[in-house]
Amino acid sequence: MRTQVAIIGAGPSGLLLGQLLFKAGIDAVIVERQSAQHVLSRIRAGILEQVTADLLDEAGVGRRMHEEGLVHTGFDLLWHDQRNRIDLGRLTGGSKVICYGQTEVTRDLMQARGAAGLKTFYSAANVAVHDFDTAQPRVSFEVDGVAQTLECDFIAGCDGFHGVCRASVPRAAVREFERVYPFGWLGLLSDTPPVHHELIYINSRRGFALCSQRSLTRSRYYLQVPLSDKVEQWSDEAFWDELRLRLDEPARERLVTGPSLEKSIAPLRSFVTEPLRFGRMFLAGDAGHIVPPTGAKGLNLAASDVKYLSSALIEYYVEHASAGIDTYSERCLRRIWRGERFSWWFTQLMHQFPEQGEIHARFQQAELEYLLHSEAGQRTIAENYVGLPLDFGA
Ligand code: RFL
Ligand code: PHB
Repeated sequence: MRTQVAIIGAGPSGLLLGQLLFKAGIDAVIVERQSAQHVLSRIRAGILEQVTADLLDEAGVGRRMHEEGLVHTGFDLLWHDQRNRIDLGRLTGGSKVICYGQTEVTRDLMQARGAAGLKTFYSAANVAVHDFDTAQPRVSFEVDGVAQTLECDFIAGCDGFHGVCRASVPRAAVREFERVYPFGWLGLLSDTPPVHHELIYINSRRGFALCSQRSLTRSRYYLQVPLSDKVEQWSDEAFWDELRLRLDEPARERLVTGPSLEKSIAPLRSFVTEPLRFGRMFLAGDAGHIVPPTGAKGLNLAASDVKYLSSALIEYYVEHASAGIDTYSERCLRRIWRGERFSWWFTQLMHQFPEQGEIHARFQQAELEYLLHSEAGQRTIAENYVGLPLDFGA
């Protein structure tokens, strides 16, 4: 079997890349380790930057996002029982974000791919990438016990943090930068109306909490929990009780609880691989970098990688020029590091770090007091949160 671009992974990065290439007339086949149903069952991101929304429009899959997504022009920071609204619209000259779940983005992309009759191998076992440092890269895998080989011009590694692409690169060819945080996020999804019409990020003495949402009738809440906690230890009741203790009075009064549809613990990590290109293989999205979810940047950085990669490949096939491919890694990393910095900084600002001692708590207090009384400070938060432009100076 032969294709122009072999895409490993059918998460949002792989599917979006496939769709953008299809629109440009470039042939791509996707190979995914899990079933389609499993991919759709993962509950993850909720906030899309304008840049990401524009890209979904460009890919022709934005209709439902515009119909059902909730436009947010701000969010609340809750600290010491005080609510402070970060007015994204006012602080950034009219920018906004869209609250629309990653599950729905993935569903829209899957549907578009199916409707166009494009090939995706789900439930592929033993996926391996070969010869990406030559002009004839290959992907091998098995479906239903039958061995398959996919020959291609390029391999796009869109296979997430635990994927095979980054792991196949010789150790001497990469540098990895990593910080693992000493806590996780316990998330709960429920069919209950959100406690507030926008998100509330909470720095409570009991730990961080986040009130997010998926629709007017579906809520997503998170609690900072020790890494040693297991999700089985947390009954729904225990979750709601702890959340209540981290809210302020008005939110406590409005909170509607109900049975969880999903509950899971995600560890928090900052991670970057350099470079993101290895001969004829590229890494995009979580395969190349991870952010802690505090700034809602993961999916958005994945989308900007895909924008740079699709443009580079289109330039290669249509204009027979390789400048985009040659600068892919550098262009991506410039935006990635800015997203990494913001996510790290916002995580530091909003969580409890008891192991760092009282001085950390004092620094945090001083910084929050400064930010919440400074227009410049709030503008810095706002312009990073709505997303930096795709192309900016070095
Ligand atoms: P994914 O989604 O992990 O998809 C990778 C796909 O590759 C498959 N795969 C393989 N396929 C073939 N062969 C192999 N050997 C393979 N190994 C793996 C996997 O099965 C999977 O289907 O990566 P992708 O596409 O790069 O997308 C990245 C995003 O999923 C991620 O950055 C975001 O979810 C991060 N994130 C958030 N991002 C935001 O922009 N805004 C948010 O509000 C936000 N909230 C979050 C988040 C991530 C979270 N968790 C659980 C880590 C909230 C949470 C709790
Ligand atoms: C979510 O809704 O899952 C979500 C929203 C904002 C974040 C992280 C996660 O910063």
